[in-house]
Amino acid sequence: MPFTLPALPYEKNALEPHIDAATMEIHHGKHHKAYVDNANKALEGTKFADMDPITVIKSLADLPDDKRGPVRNNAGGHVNHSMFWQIMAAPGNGGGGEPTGPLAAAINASFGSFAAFKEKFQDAGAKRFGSGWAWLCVMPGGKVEICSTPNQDNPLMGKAIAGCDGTPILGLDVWEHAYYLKYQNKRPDYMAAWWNVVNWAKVSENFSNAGGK
Ligand code: MN3
Repeated sequence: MPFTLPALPYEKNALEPHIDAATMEIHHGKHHKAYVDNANKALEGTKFADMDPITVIKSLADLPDDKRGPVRNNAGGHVNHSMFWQIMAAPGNGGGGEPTGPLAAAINASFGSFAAFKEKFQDAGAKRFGSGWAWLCVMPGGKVEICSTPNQDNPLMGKAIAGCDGTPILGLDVWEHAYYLKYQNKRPDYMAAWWNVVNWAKVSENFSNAGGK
């Protein structure tokens, strides 16, 4: 079955004022849709066409040489954005605040405090030259680590391809298409505002599904 564009779990204006409706409209309806369409085009006629997108991005080494690049970018884009919509929610209505429970404890154990974690995470996003993502991942053993990948790479692709590994539970899109309409060149302002829409309940669920402790 070809990949399909998942519906947003909220209205396009739900994340305002931090992420504007026009950005959401283009980001989801045009950019994410293009990743879905181009991934389907690249996978058509291969045995990977019937796999779920996460299995596909974990299997890049097995893809035919002429498919690997397009699938890395577009199936990667599909997986990354599918998670991105889910880990956000309307500010004050599921979005914002701080993690609680085991996830809060894991963040404190790895980074010392929530404030220190946020600073390190934003730093990973700020230092990503050009386009890419900042991630919080659960590592084997259950502890959490921060990393950053270029373009639409995902830690699930493995260290040899993406430059880091682990299971992502939180991802921040730092492509200009994610913020340029509202924030222009001010990526740090976008990243600082984004905390107001992070859905920590969903990230906690991801943490426990990924074996975090
Ligand atoms: Mn994007």
